[in-house]
Amino acid sequence: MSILNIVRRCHDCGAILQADDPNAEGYISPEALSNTGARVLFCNKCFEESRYNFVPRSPKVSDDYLSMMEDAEASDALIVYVIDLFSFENSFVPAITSIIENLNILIVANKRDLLPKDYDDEALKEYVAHRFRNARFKVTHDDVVLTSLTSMSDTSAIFEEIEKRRMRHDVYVLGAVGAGKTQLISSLLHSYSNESNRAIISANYPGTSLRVMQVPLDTSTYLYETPGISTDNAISSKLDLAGARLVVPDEPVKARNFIMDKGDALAIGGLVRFELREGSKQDVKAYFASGVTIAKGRAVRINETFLRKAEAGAYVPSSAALTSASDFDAFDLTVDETGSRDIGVAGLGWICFHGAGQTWRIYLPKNVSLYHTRSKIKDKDR
Ligand SMILES: Nc1nc2c(ncn2[C@@H]2O[C@H](COP(=O)(O)OP(=O)(O)O)[C@@H](O)[C@H]2O)c(=O)[nH]1
Ligand SMILES: [Mg+2]
Repeated sequence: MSILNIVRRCHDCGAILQADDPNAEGYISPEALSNTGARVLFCNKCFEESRYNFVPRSPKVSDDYLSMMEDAEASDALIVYVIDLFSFENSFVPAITSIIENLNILIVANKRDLLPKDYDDEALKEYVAHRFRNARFKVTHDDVVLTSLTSMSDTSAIFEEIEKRRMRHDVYVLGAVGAGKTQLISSLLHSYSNESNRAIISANYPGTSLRVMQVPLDTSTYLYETPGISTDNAISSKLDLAGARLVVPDEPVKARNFIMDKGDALAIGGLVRFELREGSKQDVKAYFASGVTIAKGRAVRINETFLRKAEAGAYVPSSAALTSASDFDAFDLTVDETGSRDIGVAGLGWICFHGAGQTWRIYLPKNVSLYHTRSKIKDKDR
């Protein structure tokens, strides 16, 4: 009797997988090939070219940046870490953290206006502190201040806090590109009086080629506005200017509610798909800017038509950089935790659901990072 076997192919390049010849196309180790439980396999070449996106991929930082952080560490400086509350999962870079983890840190959690007004501020501070602790910082919710720097909110309390905490040491203002560092400093300059004989300058940080704004705080110390940590692992790196504007909310982000069953999927613009592979019928809240279309359907249908619809403009925004299935990574994420959980994509937004052992398959553009945490905005009934 004849036997029909499935031919397994590399999920990325499509080569037929084989475990015989390491120099030929589609080579994969015999152990990996015989792992019949793995739904998605990559040939060694694709795997090693790191086109496969390990979570979370951290942004690159230069040696100059690290040497500036070593100065901060050596001078026992105060770190003012500015984050964008809507999306800050890509603000952490282990190479930076390991240098400054023992310094005094004030977290300025900016863009409070983009989250629902009625959401509890104390819970939000605790969430932020929790995320910083996960990234190895020793902070509590008392180290977090919430603010909206574009509104007329009073920032004098932030500067009093900086003054109190810095103990006459230097201050380094850190954060991802677009977090609000420049807004913070321009707001500081409103009430600033220069008590030194040195001017505010934008110059190379000593010993580096990093352009840094340097504000004298007294006769011997400075506040430095450091260059933004790269967001090359955020969704904006795949978008043109118009698309990048669409993914940033301009009003408090509202949950869009869906009921998802096994086999359903959500397409987030023409950028990301969340597919419920395993799990029972459940409520899912999607937090994305209102200009981003969210389409729900059966996964098979969505996957078949995704790129075509994105190209035809039915899914907004879409990206000219995403033209074939191989421009996406696929992850299977099985949720072991209970309680309210988020799975999010750097710079785009997140879905929120109740953790119950379900498995999500997430397709997202290569080199964009993905996160899974407890919920930023908890449901009242969860
Ligand atoms: N909605 C909102 N947008 C903000 C807030 N603060 C800054 N922004 C916007 O975020 C963008 C980046 O701010 P900027 O200070 O230049 O960030 P930097 O790259 O960290 O210096 C600008 O378009 C600001 O208008 C805020 O509190 N709320
Ligand atoms: Mg700036």
